[in-house]
Amino acid sequence: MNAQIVELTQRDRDYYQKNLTDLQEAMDAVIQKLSRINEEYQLRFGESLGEHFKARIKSADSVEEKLVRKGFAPGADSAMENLTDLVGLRIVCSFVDDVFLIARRLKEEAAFTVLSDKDYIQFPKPNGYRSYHLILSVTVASGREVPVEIQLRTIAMDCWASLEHQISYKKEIPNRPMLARELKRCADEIASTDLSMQAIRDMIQKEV
Ligand code: 0O2
Repeated sequence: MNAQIVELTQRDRDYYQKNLTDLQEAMDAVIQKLSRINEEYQLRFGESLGEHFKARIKSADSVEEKLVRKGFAPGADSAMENLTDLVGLRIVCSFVDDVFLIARRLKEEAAFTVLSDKDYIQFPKPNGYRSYHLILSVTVASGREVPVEIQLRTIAMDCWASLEHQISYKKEIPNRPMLARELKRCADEIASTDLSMQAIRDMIQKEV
């Protein structure tokens, strides 16, 4: 599985200061677990379970924007206390069953506590958004419990979410309701294609 770990800027390091070690430790623990899950699967089935993942610690600017938006005090200590997505992983899979398998394996890990478990694949958001969201709590060496937000989805769902994210942040959009309807239609078509791809894969696996 290809990995992308986003580098922090010096400004982000200065912002988090002593908290950074805890955040990095929590991120590493989840990445290690994910690698083990993938290796085990590869040994058994000869193929990778996930397509790629991206891990990041939220940038100082995004954190401050979110703290203001949610009515919390500014600063890294407030963020550590109030936000659960300072550490984030997005895991992208080729097939929808792989999303559920990785989610299940992460939830089974004794070292992690599940703080939140949202299945927007079986229960999509009204705009068509589909993804599996988990927030796991990881106890790090300092004794602190650090939440890690994990988003799991297929490649097709990931394409849709990127486009939808770009559009929803644009202020000047002509005919927004029509675009929202079109996006929803695309999301439903993508979900149907994902199911067909899964069925084809199941048939191929049965043959071998
Ligand atoms: P960003 O900039 O990506 O961090 P929260 O807002 O996290 O306190 P919420 O909304 O209950 O709580 O969490 P949810 O629904 O699990 O969503 C968390 C993240 O999922 C969002 O983070 C987005 O990254 C992503 N997400 C959720 N809904 C959508 C959607 O409709 N479209 C797209 N493209 N992404 C979505 P943030 O903090 O909103 O933004």
